[in-house]
Amino acid sequence: MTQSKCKVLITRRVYPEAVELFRDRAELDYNDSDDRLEGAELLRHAQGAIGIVTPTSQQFKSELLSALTDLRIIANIGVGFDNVDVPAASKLGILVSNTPDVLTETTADFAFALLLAVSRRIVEANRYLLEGRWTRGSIDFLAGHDVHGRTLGIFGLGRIGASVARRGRGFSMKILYHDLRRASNDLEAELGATFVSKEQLLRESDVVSLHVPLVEETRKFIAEPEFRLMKKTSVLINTSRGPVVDEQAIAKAVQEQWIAGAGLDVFEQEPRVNPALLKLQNVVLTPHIASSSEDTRRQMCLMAARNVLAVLEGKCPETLVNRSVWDSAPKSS
Ligand code: 8YV
Repeated sequence: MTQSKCKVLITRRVYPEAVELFRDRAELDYNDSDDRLEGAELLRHAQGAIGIVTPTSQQFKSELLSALTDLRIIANIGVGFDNVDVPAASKLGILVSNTPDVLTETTADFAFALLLAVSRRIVEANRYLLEGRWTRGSIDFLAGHDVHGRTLGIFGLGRIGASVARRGRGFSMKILYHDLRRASNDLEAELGATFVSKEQLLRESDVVSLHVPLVEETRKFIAEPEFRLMKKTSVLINTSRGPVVDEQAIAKAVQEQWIAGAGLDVFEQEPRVNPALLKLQNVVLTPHIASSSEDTRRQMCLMAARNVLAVLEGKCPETLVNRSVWDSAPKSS
């Protein structure tokens, strides 16, 4: 057990069960608010902390990490970890953890909800009705595109991508995917998924759904040249990270009808949304909530808290993204 109480910082309001886990086990500095800690304020709170529990909207750049000489672990509440300079953290011996698995199905549900909403123009139709514009119908009244029987192209067949593919199968969709590495034969067979090139996926898919992490190679992975390859009737769904898509290019592609629409939960500079996107009818925009079901967000908070507690107790956290730091660290017996 913990010999003396170590300082832990929770940078934003989390589910109370996660805070409770630290009771009597840490000296807690809890920012029980929805406002992000910025610059000097973040540094002041993080100073002396052994562990930090944080949503992925909080940035940890190398300069800040270098100043936090007591820090042993940053426990992200989220599967993504592009908010932390992981190479810098690793060099400094700081562990970084994330919350995979617990959010997979919830995020896949949401990606599919966007897929359905955009393809069948549900949000647009809702707006139409609420604005009192429904006075009569017509043969092609708010006609969208079918989902069943269409081709779903998935970039990144990891946990979330595969779960979206399963939902696609349930809707009798044909599944194409592209990834850095080909999936196992078993997974391909289970999903009925065909590995194709990036170009083929873009050319042949009716829905393109993004499930890649944000790394240098995936920045603006979908930009004007990619939109030009897509079908005019196709839709783009992004629940991964905003900078994976060139936001200006989506606005142009939708506006000029290179594609039929887009469903976007993530943006280049959150919480700012490119004003060009706000003017479009056939886009559905949501404020980064794909993993936001009560149960899942609670599980994510608990998992991040458990990862910090593990370090306080000298144990290996469940879900490290830089495991080599743990393996090479001297262990106290
Ligand atoms: C969350 C996410 O919105 O898991 C991720 O990487 O982006 C989302 O699930 C976010 O991490 C909440 O902190």
